[in-house]
Amino acid sequence: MNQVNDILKAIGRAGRNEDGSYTRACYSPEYFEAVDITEAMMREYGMETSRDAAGNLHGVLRGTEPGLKSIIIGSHLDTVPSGGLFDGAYGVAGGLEVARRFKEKGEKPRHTIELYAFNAEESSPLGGTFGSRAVTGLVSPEQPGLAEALKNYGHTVQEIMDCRRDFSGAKCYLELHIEQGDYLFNEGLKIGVVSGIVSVIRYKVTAIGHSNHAGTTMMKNRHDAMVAMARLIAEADRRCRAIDDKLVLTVGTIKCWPGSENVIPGKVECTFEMRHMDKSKTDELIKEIREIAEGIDTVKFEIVNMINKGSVSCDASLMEVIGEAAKAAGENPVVMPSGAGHDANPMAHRVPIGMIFVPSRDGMSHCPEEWTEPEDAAAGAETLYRAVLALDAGD
Ligand code: HGY
Ligand code: MN
Ligand code: MN
Repeated sequence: MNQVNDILKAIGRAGRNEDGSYTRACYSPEYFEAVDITEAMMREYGMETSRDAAGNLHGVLRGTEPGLKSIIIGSHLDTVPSGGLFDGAYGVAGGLEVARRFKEKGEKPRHTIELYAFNAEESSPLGGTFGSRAVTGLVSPEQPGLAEALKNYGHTVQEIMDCRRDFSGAKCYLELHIEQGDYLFNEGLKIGVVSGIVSVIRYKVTAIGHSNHAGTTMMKNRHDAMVAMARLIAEADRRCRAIDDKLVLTVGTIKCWPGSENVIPGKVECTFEMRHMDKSKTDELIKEIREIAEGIDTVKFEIVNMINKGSVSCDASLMEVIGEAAKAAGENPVVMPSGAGHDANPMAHRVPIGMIFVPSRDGMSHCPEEWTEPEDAAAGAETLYRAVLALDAGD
């Protein structure tokens, strides 16, 4: 009997809010409470455990044939503010269920199985997919603002550089995750075999005008940074829709100075995030955004690239294994891309990756309404388990 829902509920004891949402910010006490709960289960299911300065938890279930490459499973334990129960933790629970099944059978896998519970996958001053970028050596010591951000968590850049590990002894990386979109739910499908993960490219955009008196400064004399930014956002949104219907642009944060009701904003700062599988589309969008900014002459715009995670493809043979595993579990799998970013993206730079999706009710995620039916969550975990068995039977 698949126990992934019970395991997930146990992890969900950490960071639960009154309204039923979850908040486990990276390096927070709630995050480490989830790490403690997960580590206890890793050990209960026979794994050796360790932690690193990036806040990751790593479990190892030793295989009987140490000469074989390891099968890595992973996802993240941090959440967005007021996020859902499933995003990240479900994939970690899926890995724990795999270890639990071996223990329940009294058997050991031939291949060593590793399980990562990553820290800081969600966007934060550390830049997102931080824990997985740390172990894969993809955190640049020159990343803007990194040293200051780490200081708040009591760590140094060098400690993060030292988290890098060698993956030459790893066979693959598998991640079980909720879709976070509405495709599977609307189509009544249960299992997605992920073909690739879109890019995540973020810019810090600053409009620099002049603060001035809100009553005595006539409209024709204003250098209003808020109005200029509003025009840029609206026109950038229009262009994004015109370029490609799979291209997405999100302006998710805004800061305004001096931030007083009776002062014309002299400076406004936003993040512009864009995603697509095809780099030429995001290149086209940022080119047009720069052109629009040039044409708004009441302020000066600064546009600085902060994060540049290119899209990645999943491994075709792993997709095959996952598809067969889903069918063996009685499901009807469908191949689909991921519009969300995942720890599998950095991992794809070091090992072949495979991802399994299950439906998100009404496509809702990153909110208290995030939900996946227990039988769908169990089907995803069963597919992961069967995929691991199939891989373990091979070389
Ligand atoms: O932003 C994302 O796509 C992921 O959920 N962190
Ligand atoms: Mn996630
Ligand atoms: Mn997320």
